[in-house]
Amino acid sequence: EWSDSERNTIASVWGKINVGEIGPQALARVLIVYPWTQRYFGSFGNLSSAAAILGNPKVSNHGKTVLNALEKAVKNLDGIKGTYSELSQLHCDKLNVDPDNFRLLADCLTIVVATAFGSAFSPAVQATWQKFLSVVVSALSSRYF
Ligand code: ZNH
Repeated sequence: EWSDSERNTIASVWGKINVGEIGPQALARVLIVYPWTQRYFGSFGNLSSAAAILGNPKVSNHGKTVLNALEKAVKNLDGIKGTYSELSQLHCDKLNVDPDNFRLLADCLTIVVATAFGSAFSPAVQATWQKFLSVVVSALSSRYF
């Protein structure tokens, strides 16, 4: 289901992503733009303002964790559902994360990547990147029922 050109595009976008910067920014953006998502991060300390969220080391660390988990999908495009089977179950059963939030994170990640890449993030690149993220989102939602 992935063409060679899509595989190349996803690998190339991933190769230019700095996990330590993009991950924290994407998670912080979710927490700022969709403040109800803060409810899942009660143990993360001060999330009382955009500045507090952007400067919160637990948010940064978790943003990196999430992007490192995304790398598994990049490295195994043909097995994304299997890759996230356990993680989907964890978010459903233990973390009780509403799966709608996966889409919100994907959208914030796209915005952060677009901002970082500028004109290199062409509409065609965006289309392939969002296709990739929608497969990730559906895999993370797969164990919810
Ligand atoms: Zn999540 C956790 C991934 C989204 C919430 N996560 C987690 C982890 C991982 C992840 C890897 C770790 C696990 C363990 O430890 O085992 N996520 C992920 C991904 C995604 C996500 C890949 C997408 C793309 N999450 C998400 C969202 C939310 C969440 C959207 C909400 C809003 N998570 C979460 C939580 C947790 C997690 C809460 C736990 C944290 C702590 O630390 O506690």
